[in-house]
Amino acid sequence: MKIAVVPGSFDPITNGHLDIITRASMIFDKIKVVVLNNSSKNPLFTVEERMDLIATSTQHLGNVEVDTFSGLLVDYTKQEKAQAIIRGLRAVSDFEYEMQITSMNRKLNDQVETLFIMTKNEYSFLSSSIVKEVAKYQAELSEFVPAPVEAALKKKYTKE
Ligand code: COD
Repeated sequence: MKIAVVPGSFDPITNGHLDIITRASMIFDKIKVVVLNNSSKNPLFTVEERMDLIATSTQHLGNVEVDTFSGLLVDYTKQEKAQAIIRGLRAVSDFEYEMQITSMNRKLNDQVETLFIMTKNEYSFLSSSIVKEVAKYQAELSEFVPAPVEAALKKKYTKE
């Protein structure tokens, strides 16, 4: 069975993430979407909230599971016996960061291959950060995030 891990902060999942997960799910037998800690980010949603939003947004895909892990990504891929790590690429600006983490992951475990899926043009500007920025001002978000995420963002920002 070919297993791929789609790792990320997913704070929150956007239509850009969902597109990458959907396309990966058509190539691999099983996809594990894993919420990990990115030490340079300060998340808005808890890990449980992020996992719930991913699970609801991917429930129509039969071979996607959602998980979290508190260690290194490469240790998670070993634990899950995954053959690949899938990352999304938007602009050239993503390349340097992705190159760094891919090289480090390869040093830590050369048994797992990192594969990149290019974003669709309509999602090339989309990031969780930009969605959160726009959500603060109660803007329409349906083009950018799945419906449950839009509702969750509205709730977060009307509470504060
Ligand atoms: N279109 C296509 N792809 C997209 C889009 C879009 N609009 N938006 C985001 N993506 C892609 C990103 O390029 C990325 O590949 C993926 O979706 C997830 O994005 P984020 O921003 O949610 O997740 P990141 O980049 O913060 O994830 C970083 C990790 C959490 C994976 C990383 O920090 C990690 O592996 N942490 C665990 C500790 C570890 O192992 N560290 C060593 C490696 S540095």
